[in-house]
Amino acid sequence: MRLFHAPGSCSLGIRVLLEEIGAPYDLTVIDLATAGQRDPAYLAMNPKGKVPALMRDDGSVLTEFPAIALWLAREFPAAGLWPTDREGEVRTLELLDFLVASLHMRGFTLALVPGKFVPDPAAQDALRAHGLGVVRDGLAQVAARLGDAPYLNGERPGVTDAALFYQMLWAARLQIELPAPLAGFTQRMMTRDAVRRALDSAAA
Ligand SMILES: N[C@@H](CCC(=O)N[C@@H](CS)C(=O)NCC(=O)O)C(=O)O
Repeated sequence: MRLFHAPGSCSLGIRVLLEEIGAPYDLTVIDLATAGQRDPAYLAMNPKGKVPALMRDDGSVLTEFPAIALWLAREFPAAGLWPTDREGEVRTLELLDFLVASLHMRGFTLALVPGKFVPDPAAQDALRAHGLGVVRDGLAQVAARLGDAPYLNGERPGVTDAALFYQMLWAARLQIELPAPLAGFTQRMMTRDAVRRALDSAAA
């Protein structure tokens, strides 16, 4: 497998999952600061021009965080990244969609990079404020969902925890004070060997 990964981006979550699984993989670093995602060679492989992308051993390429995460979970079931009972599955899908489609795309994206959407500084301020509101509301909901549990997935982290984790680093970048369950979650994740390996390089 080969992960196409941009430091500081959501592809960190897929890297965490790969490290939790422990299967060998190669890494290609895409530099978003120099628009590496728009490089013709990368676009030929992933026309969406986004990370993460995962090239599997048969050469086929998967995109979209939820699809990559689910494929990894199913391919490596021993890692326990995804529940096997129907209610657990549907609740995980519900939460994963909220984390990626709402909290990430409609919250953090607007709060962190409003300039991607509008050139006018006042409009950017309004978008940033809207994004921050979505983030704060979303974090409160995820914190309530986590409660006293160590991980969203239960006793060990799963796909939803990987999706939450990269956004905790974004919250730190925005200097957002985390609700207590999410602060504890972030500390817990930081102590995991897999997470340290995912972070312990220039390509974190
Ligand atoms: N829906 C996509 C979102 C991927 C995404 O937005 N990736 C960002 C980094 S976090 C990216 O590649 N941004 C570069 C760009 O938009 O040009 C997914 O779930 O994987």
